[in-house]
Amino acid sequence: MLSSQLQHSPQDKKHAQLRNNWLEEEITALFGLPFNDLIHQAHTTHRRYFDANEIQLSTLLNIKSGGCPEDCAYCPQSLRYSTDIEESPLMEVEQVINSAKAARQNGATRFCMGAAWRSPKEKDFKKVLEMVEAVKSLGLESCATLGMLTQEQADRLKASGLDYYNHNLDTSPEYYKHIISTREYEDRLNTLSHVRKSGLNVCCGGIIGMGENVADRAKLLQTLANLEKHPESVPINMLVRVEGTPLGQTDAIAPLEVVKTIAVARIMMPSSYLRLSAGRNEMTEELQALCFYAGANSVFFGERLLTTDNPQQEKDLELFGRLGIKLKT
Ligand code: SAM
Ligand code: DTB
Ligand code: SF4
Repeated sequence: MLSSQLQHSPQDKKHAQLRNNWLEEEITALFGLPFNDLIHQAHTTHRRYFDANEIQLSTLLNIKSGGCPEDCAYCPQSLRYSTDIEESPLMEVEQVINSAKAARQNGATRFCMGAAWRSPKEKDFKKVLEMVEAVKSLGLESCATLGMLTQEQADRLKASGLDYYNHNLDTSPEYYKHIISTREYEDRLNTLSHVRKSGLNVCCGGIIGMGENVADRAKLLQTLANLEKHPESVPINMLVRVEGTPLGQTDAIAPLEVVKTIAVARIMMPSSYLRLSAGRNEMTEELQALCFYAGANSVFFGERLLTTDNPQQEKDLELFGRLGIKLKT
């Protein structure tokens, strides 16, 4: 046996294959493959890194709803748009604990707390740290999405026991200006860099179906995969078109484009959890099954996302049962 073979375990070998130098033309070529070739490659890649019949469940809780000063064109929680979301104060720690207990009871392994903030203020932030500690003590993985973070805030979240921080790039650098004007793409990258440096796991993805083209989807995935380290978790949200938001009347994305985006993401970031995130309530079970085949291996589980509906838990469990998919413990 060669000495180089002796030094590397199969796991090392797999990870040595992770790339962060993807070229746009390579990604465009993946999107241009015949559908069967693309999902075959994605599924084969998926099996090299994961049990193809296992799914990870995260449950979301909106700990601070509405009244957000940002102008994200997709978001019902922005105070700039007239949706029926009322502003609510930051939840009490006790209430968060009760929701987290229920999530654990129902089979979720991760509990994700979302707040409609541009960035957290000190008084609220302290309370969130308490929530993180409480969730952790229940034996759940914890995740938070609170907007932009300084390095100090990221470090304090890590010290309080947080496992993941979710902060999405949302779309390509080029399309971004059509979606948000109140913060720059660069601001998002800076927050991601603070999160990475703090030692937290990174949960970062985007939204498809906002009127972007395939090149924008390719560039979003390129930006994600070419980060110094791939995000451990990549949520792919399909736009939930909420009346009253600027994107409320956008044409629905073609279902097979969702599958193709998942497949390309799986090929580019083979060891990351890929979450089929917002939009499942409008997807058929067949479309979801194809997404799982193409490499999606995580979902949000629970009847609500932040402000919009998600499939009923019993329906999800029934679907996983029929597909022979077991829950990650
Ligand atoms: N306010 C924080 C922020 O924006 O960073 C955290 C919460 S925010 C609601 C989290 C993410 O939810 C957004 O970045 C976006 O990707 C996703 N999201 C919000 N509204 C959505 C919608 N209508 N459809 C799909 N995804 C949505
Ligand atoms: C993510 O990527 N998707 C979740 C979570 N991270 C915070 C949010 C989806 C929100 C969908 C619209 C709503 O329910 O308000
Ligand atoms: Fe605010 Fe987040 Fe909604 Fe943007 S996505 S408006 S930052 S809650």
